[in-house]
Amino acid sequence: MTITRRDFMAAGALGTVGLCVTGHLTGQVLEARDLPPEDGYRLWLRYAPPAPAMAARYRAAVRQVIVEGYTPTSQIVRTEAGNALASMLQAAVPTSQTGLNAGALVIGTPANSPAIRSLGWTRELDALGAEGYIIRPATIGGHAVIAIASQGELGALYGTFHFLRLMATGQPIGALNQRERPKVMLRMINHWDNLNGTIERGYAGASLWKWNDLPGTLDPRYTDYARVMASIGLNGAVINNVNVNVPNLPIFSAEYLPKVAALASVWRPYGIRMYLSVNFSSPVTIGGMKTADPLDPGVAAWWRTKADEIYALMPDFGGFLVKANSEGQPGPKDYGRTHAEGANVLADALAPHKGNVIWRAFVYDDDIDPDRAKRAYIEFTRLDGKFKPNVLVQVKNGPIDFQPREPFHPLFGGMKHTPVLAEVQATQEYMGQAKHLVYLGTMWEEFLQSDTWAKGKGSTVAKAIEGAVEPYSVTGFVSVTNPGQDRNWCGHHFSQANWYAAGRLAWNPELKADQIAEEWIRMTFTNDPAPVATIRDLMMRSREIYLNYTMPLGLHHLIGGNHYAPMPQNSGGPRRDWTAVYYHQASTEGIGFDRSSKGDNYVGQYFPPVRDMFDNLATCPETYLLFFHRLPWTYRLKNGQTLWNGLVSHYNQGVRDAEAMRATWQSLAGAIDPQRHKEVADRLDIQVKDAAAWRDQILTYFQQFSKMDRV
Ligand code: GCW
Repeated sequence: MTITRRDFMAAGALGTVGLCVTGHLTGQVLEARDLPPEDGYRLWLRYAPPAPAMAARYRAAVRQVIVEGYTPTSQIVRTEAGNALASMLQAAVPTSQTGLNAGALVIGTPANSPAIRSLGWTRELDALGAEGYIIRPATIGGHAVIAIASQGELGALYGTFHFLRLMATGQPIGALNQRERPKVMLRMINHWDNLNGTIERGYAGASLWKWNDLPGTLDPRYTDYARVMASIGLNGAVINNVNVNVPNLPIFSAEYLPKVAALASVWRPYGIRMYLSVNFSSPVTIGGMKTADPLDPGVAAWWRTKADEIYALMPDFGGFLVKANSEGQPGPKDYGRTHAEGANVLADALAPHKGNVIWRAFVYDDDIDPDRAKRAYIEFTRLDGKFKPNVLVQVKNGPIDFQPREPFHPLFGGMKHTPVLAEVQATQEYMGQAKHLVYLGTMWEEFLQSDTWAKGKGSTVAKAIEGAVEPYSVTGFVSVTNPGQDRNWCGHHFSQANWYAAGRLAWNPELKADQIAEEWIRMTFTNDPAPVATIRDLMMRSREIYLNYTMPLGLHHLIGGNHYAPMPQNSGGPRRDWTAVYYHQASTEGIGFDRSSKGDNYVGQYFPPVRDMFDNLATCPETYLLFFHRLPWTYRLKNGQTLWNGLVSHYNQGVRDAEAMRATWQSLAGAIDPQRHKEVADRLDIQVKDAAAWRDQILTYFQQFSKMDRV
């Protein structure tokens, strides 16, 4: 059988590419305009054939796949490797459990594979743990092979995806010596999915979880999802919205838990653990009790019984995520108890099953402090040391709420005894949603490489969440991602990159945004060096471009309730701290929020060198200027411009760059398959229009205070 390049590209669901082919395309250079349409469903797992010369080298190096294990995970490894190789090499690669020959790719663990055991690597593998792996040339039974070895089956799966990524990105595989282990234990995504199929802040269609059909009918997309997650090393997901409002309560019921368990059983062999968001007053709302007071013994017993019920269905259940006393959600403070007392009652219920409580620090009760940015730190540092060992506190990257730019949250480095995990947001709630091309790898690198100075220089946020600043017993990195039923999962093809980057950074928070972008481009679009470089440059600049036309110089929260369009005036929301005026404080005197030591001293929540750096106008990076300082319109920026003129320049630059981004993308027509090229181009049209609208609306609004011309 021969297949054409068109067949390859048009192949259906993830994982069905493993066709048996001859070398039909060998040596053939495709005209770019012949590229067949792709719809983005396969994300970065397209396994497109590499350039012919590289394909020939790969074909010589990998002539067989041997996976001796027989569990579902080993079966997945075998299928993944076999299908991916057939697709990339354009030739069937024999894939089996036995019959090892020279040129084999041998994948397994010392426990499930005599061939791997014979390598004598057990001690080295033990040091890398059950999720770590080695990829290295080796000799087995006198045959030269490439071995992917791990102490655990999931490590073998991760190693397989790593190896396939190297091939899919056109890397040499001849002399590999890869030793990897994840730097973070809980590598998760949070879904904000409601039971009625909608997704809060989801921009890619309806929820992936088909509750009416579960548990009996399992959508094949659940498997594709698990595969995508595992491919970037993610190992957990919270499937439901942290806002567990009344219509979402049934997820905790005897009717829904078996549905959840059915999903968990699909994910299990891929190493994805199931977690649930829970409503703190569940003992009342579902249990029919009179109170959810965490210190009430009946309440504690109710949580224990519920945990036992869940673990009977899912022995590897991960635990609970809780948004308590925040934005209308119930919590322990309703009963005069602390967040620690609330978290601990759940922790006690989960502890016998080795489950965790992930307690969100996204709280901002206004009786704590007039400045929303200060509130969570005040509440949570008071409680440091009071949480049970299986409680983690989940902290958003910045102190407000996923703004395009915020300084890192001072709780990173600020909690000595309580594990803090980071929450970032891949769903672009405040970043153009699924309409604007904004790559967030750069934003997360900036966040992760921020130095907290908690234990002197080098105590970066990344090190803190890795447990390398304080020795946390459990570590985590979470992204709110919200894929949906849109064919391409994420709405915007480039939003896929944010899911990808979140997974890669969860595995290793030290990775660089440009490396991640390049991997993603090569797997998602093309390995041709020129377009790769062009797209990488576009992605690397995209967040700064977005900042320029929306919220430059440390401005934040200039949006209305849809968190998309500009809304610099009060939007009339129910809370003062949901309105833009509260944050920018523009008046004829100037603009900005004075969080310096002369203002409300938010800066005091940082360790001294960081505090002083932000506090002092001479050292405060201008990217954060108006987040920390309130300044007259005539204030001179470092380049000599007045603050007003500087603002105008940033907005103009942003609009020009958005236009340039569109032109650059247009120049890639022919290098990118037509459907995806057009879909991105259409969105860039929207982005360019929006950029101008942002500039005009914000500057017109501020001009009434600055009373200066727009130059
Ligand atoms: O950013 C805000 C969102 C809410 C969200 C909340 C949170 C799930 O606008 O939609 O609620 O944050 O993180 O809890």
